[in-house]
Amino acid sequence: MGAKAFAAEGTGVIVVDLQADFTEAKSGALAVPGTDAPYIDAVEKATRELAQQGLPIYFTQDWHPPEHVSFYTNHPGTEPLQMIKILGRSQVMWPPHCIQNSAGAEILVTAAGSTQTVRKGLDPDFDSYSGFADDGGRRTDLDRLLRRDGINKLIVYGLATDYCVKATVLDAVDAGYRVRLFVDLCRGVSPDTTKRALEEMKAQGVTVGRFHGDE
Ligand code: VGL
Ligand code: ZN
Repeated sequence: MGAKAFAAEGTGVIVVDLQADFTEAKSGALAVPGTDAPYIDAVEKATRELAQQGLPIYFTQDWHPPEHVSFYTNHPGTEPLQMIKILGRSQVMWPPHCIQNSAGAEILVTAAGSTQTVRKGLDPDFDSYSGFADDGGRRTDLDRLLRRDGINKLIVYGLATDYCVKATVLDAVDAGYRVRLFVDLCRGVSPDTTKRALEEMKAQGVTVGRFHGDE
């Protein structure tokens, strides 16, 4: 059981966007490959175990208004996965997903113990892959919560490796946290961007390990 080794003072767990719309198991609008019921089960079990060891759990939650800038349906003539420029920023066109208060936005894992949820992507004009701040630079509560709780090391896993996990991890490194990624509890949108995301995170000093069968 690898998890025991990480149950240290000052360690927190960020579970990124484990939401119905990102999973095959719930026939989500933006289902990430490999997000079947066994995957969700594995994330649930790991999260429960880490919480049981006393680690605080921070869930991020994509939480978009229907008029969100990232939805291709709000940009006539575009199609899913197309990249467009908006006011100089690159924006991927996504199917409408994680709409506030919809079933698709629901977080699929639960854990007893200290858990908090940080919502992101609420501003219709800015996307927000990172749990720390959106593309317009507006900060969420995440960093403040972590500091309040005395966290300086993070375990991170969830969806999607090449988008929200990557952005959250890189912002965490920037903010001075030591980060360990449990790659077996992550899934990516596409293989090539996922591979590059893992390389980029490693290059920034992130430890890429596994929850199951690491040591
Ligand atoms: C995500 C695309 C759009 C993610 C969120 O959670 O990785 N990806 N919104
Ligand atoms: Zn989104």
